[in-house]
Amino acid sequence: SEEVNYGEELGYEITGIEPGAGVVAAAEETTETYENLEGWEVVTSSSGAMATALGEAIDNEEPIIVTGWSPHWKFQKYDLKYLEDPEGVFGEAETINTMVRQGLQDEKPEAYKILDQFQWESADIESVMLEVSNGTAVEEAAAAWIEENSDKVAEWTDGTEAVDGTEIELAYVEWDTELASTNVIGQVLEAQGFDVTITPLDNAVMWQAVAEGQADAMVAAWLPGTHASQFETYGEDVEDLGPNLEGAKIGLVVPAYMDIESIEDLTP
Ligand code: PBE
Repeated sequence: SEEVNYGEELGYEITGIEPGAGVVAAAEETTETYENLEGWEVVTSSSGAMATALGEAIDNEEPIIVTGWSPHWKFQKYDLKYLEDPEGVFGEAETINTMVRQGLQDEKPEAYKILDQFQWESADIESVMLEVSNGTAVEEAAAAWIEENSDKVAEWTDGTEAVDGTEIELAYVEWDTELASTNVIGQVLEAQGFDVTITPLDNAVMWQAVAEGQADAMVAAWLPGTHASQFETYGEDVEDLGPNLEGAKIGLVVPAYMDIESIEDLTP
């Protein structure tokens, strides 16, 4: 097949996101695992900066390789593809799990039950994310989704009683997925009478906050691969309430017009 030298065109750079993200760590690992990626670098920034760079590249039909994940609005807005990963560095399908602090069930049983029952699908979270990417405030997008999906929300609150101002602190990271999910479950808890604080943190700090009980919960644990190292460090000190979403994925993502299918085919 004819070779396109994307390496030279891209300055041997993969557009990353926050340094603490699991997808960045995995992308860095690809530069060690794949011999053809020797000399490539993952440039970290933020999820927002990555999305801007991706949009600009697509406007100009230029090549770009980003650290990507699903669910994400970018797949609804643009024609994109994951590069095949024959070495399996990015792992298989992921779930997004809910983690709560030890003791939450005894101390705040209604919150625990709602968090335990919180479960939705990619199409749900993507519709919130797409709204936000189109400029709607996340609080507004979350409220609209809740209003349109009262049946689903009723399942999350099923069997719980309203409370009167019990404080709940949710930790999260400002990734598009987590901004959407945390705002939605936060508003559902608020509607049940909780006094909800949502606190954006670095990934490892989010895990640590729940493990040490400074935060009550988070709905942002990507397992088994993406946050494997955080789970190894903090897993024993948190309570895993299982998936709130199935079918998540991480990897290297490129515009569909790029003439490449596999990480293996990137030029050294
Ligand atoms: N993400 C979104 C995170 C998990 C959620 C894929 C950017 C990460 O890589 O850690």
